[in-house]
Amino acid sequence: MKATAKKTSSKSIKQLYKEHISLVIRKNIEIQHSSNLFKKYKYPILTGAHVPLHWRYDLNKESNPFLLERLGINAVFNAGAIKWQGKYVLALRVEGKDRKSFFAIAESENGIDNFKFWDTPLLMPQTSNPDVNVYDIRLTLHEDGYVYGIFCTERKDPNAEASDTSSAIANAGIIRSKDLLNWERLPDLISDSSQQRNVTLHPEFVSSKYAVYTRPQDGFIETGAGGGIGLGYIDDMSFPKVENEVIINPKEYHTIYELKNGQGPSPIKTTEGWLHLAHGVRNTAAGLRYVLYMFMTDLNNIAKVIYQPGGYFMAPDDKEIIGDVGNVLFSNGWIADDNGDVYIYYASSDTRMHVAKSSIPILVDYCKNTPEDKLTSSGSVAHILNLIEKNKGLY
Ligand code: M1P
Repeated sequence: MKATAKKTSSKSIKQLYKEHISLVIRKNIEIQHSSNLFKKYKYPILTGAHVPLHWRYDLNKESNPFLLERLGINAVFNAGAIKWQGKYVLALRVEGKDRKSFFAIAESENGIDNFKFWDTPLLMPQTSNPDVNVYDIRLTLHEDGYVYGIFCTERKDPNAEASDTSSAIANAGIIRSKDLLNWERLPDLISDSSQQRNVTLHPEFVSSKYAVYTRPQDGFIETGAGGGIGLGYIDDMSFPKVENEVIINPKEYHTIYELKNGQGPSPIKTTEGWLHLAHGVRNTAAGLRYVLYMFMTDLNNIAKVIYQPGGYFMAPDDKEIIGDVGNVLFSNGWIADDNGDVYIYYASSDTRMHVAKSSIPILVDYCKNTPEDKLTSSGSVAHILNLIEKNKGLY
């Protein structure tokens, strides 16, 4: 049969735009979480369907008579975040149907809805060893005046067997900017580990050096002998060699981070210490489970963990459990406002972006006063018995 554009039930450009606009401007609805640690919101803040239509469709009737989507988007997730010129700005991991990820920036006036993409995705400047895939950028305004973007850059493992078409070498790529529009690419991180993911910058100098949170690991998926959130120091970001890297928050047997963990965004400074958000991973019969947890480090010694609540802070709820990679919550971006509100940008199941809202007083109270993991069942029961005792006469 002859292909013809005359009779088709395709949606018109007008219909596509109408649906797209109503999705982008949809108001979000706050849902107080029963833990009282944060509020979640009814709708994801960004999904593949939010990506501008003209990035996906050829809108020319001559070259696209059936109005077919030419460059489909598979998912929008794992965003870095920064407050910039009064706006809540996210640098999103956008994954095309072709499995490649790239970064695109979107902004919102209130941080919880109405996120709009900037005109074009970010065209990543390259080093002499081009990236194959890039993802999970952390944005940090450093006291040196630059906004740094540290992301994962992946290239095929040159030592992988010919039959192995998935193993990669992951390292931290680094860009910096003063306007979020023009980005300078710096050399990739130089460290003693063969693989690095989940790298982010401490926002202040420490003894005149840059401090970076790392996650050294032996293999692409398995952390091996390494594992844990590391901290190291760099003299000069134009030659980013990590020195004196130590693990400050190790993975641990029979915890929510027993398989691996990773620093989320850069920590937030409070009067009582640095607040950290991280992800912990455990293995289950149904596959890996990623949850978010928190800890605090000392203001005068950022290598020292001063509080670490037991268990997770946030886990996938309801629809969040389902997606491309199920049972995953991941966060690499948060924004603390001057009034103490904290916007936690998290992705569910490697598919879509959400926001949760909390505050510095709540997060600090949570870290200071939630009992730590005693690492045994009887230790957990002892915590509950203490609480029951404390609550006598109150229930
Ligand atoms: O699929 C879950 C996450 O897996 C990786 O995280 P990690 O390095 O801690 O294992 C990353 O690929 C991340 O993007 C992804 O969300």
